Amino acid sequence: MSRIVSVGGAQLGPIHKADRRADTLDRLIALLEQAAAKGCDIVVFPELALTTFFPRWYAEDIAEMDCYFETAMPNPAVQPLFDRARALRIGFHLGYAELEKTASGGVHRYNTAILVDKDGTIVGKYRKVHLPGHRDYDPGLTRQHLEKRYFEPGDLGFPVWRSMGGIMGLCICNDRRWPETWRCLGLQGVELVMLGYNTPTGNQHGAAEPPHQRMFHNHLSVQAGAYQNATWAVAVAKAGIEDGHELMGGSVIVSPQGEIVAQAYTQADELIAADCDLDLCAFGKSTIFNFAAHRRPEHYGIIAAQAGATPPPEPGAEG
Ligand code: ING
Repeated sequence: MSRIVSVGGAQLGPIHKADRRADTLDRLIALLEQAAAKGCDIVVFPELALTTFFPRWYAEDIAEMDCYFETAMPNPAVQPLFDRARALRIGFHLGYAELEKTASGGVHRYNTAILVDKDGTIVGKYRKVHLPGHRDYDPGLTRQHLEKRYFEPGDLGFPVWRSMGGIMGLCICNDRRWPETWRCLGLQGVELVMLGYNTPTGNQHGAAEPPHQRMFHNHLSVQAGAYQNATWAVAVAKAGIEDGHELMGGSVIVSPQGEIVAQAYTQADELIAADCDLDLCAFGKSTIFNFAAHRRPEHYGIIAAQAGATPPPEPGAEG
């Protein structure tokens, strides 16, 4: 008997700095209603789905950006989404900026995603590990990407949770480009990886990287991750031009064989959907990617032992 999870990918169009939180939430709820009408069991919203992609803006005092952060989840501003989802018996993934106050009066800021089940219970939380970009204003860039300024690297690792009859995992945006992300989830038997992204269409270094190549890299990362770990993957964009800055669309649902089974074709609010049979993961996990049978961890130490690459010495430099 197959374990079908009907998955919706709720791509969002642009969210401008001036947009009202309540209007943005109405858009998410409209997509939730569409997903429920399609019979979805779960709907995946993008990274930082409640606000504009504020890490494109520099603030000397990072507390100026706290207006984009949630200090509790749920909270009154997002409660209508939780209430409607529970009423519709539909789970969801939501990306948002998390501000955590410590008992000692400190503050931590994370780029966070949660998994909520059909009862409205927060099943799991993930904090983005791979933060791209830079910490300080860089005048040499055509556009700032200050995630390292506003967020700390995630401190929760790459957890998975049993929900919806399968094994669910989360990651966020840049995480999808790092095979370590997928393998950490794959080594826990993940069957559905959900992720949101806010990916600029233009290269901030001004280098020649045509838009079609950036979309290729987006899909390549998700398709490879899904195939090499025999898992379903749902990657959902916040897209379109936010206050003059374009983000790519291209939201996809990818099968455990690495094939795109659903893809968005706009840069606006758009729902994609697919019936994901989690039992399709079994083939890859029991043959080509039977990790226990084929992996040789004794040779992989370098992957966890160092961050940067260490090339061999130049010829004659042995000295
Ligand atoms: N955005 C981008 C991403 O990884 C980026 C940053 C774009 C990195 C293009 C490399 C190339 O999709 C976020 N928010 O991580």
